[in-house]
Amino acid sequence: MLCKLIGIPLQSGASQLGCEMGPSALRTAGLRQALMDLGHQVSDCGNLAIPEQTHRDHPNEKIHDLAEIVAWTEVIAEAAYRESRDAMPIFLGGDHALSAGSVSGMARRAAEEGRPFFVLWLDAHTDFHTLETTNSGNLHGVPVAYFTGQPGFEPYFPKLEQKVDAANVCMIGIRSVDTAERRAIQQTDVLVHDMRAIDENGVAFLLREFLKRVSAAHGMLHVSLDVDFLDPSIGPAVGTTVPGGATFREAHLLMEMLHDSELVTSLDLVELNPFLDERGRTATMLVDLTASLMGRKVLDRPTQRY
Ligand code: 5AB
Ligand code: MN
Ligand code: MN
Ligand code: MN
Repeated sequence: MLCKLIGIPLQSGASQLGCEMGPSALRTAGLRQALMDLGHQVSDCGNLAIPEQTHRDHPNEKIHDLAEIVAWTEVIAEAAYRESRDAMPIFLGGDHALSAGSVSGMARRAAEEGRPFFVLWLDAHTDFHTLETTNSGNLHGVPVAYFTGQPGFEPYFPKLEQKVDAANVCMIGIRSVDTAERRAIQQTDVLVHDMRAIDENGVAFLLREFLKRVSAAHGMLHVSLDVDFLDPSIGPAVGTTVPGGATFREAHLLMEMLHDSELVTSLDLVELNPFLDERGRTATMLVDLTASLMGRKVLDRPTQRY
């Protein structure tokens, strides 16, 4: 498979600085070589950049860096569409605001190929604020509301060529939801699996059920991995830590199952803040998880199922 690495040094969607170093840290941790060792072709497209913007105001005065995030969304969506024609794009974040662009660009690609489009959202948060409801003003908290077509993003954000059907979004790992997000997401068909769902059913069951739907529809699947999906004890390099996250074994199992499904057509690695890391361990773990998603195996034969 041809993988395209797309660096996105975007950090103004978060309140803490540092995510702009994410793409460099993932490269330093050996992402390219790990993929090549698995027999993939890798093309590193370098980092995207945005043009000069003019200031943009929104009645919600808490919002910061709106013009910059809008500019990023346009540039990223275009790159996602362009680079996914004959390859699997891997978006190296950068904070989670980048998914407004990566997901909307991939949705456009899927529509062009006449295939339904699905999103697996691995995160502690639902990122379902609208521009009206965000009370932190941090736009890494809004991408899912944007790409599922919730009201109020126009005329600020780029008009969606193709919105994502909320029923095709599955979230796993959720454990921090603001009141407004909770109200809004409950009105939709987004499938939200909180930590309790993991504890009672196991990640394998939750993912298998979702993958059955993607497979039956012959869909394209975008995976968005926020570092804070993982427990902070194993992934300290993130600004928005929430206790009680996924273990390495749970994340690893999800990645291996995703590989076996052969359904994943694009991937976001987001919210890595190398300034907060400990000797590169979070970056290294993300590379290992990506390698598992791309086919690294413990044994060369299928796991025995009883
Ligand atoms: B992340 C919070 N809901 O809106 C907000 O890390 C957190 O991309 C957003 O999931 C977290 O600021 C955004 C409190
Ligand atoms: Mn997120
Ligand atoms: Mn998060
Ligand atoms: Mn975060």
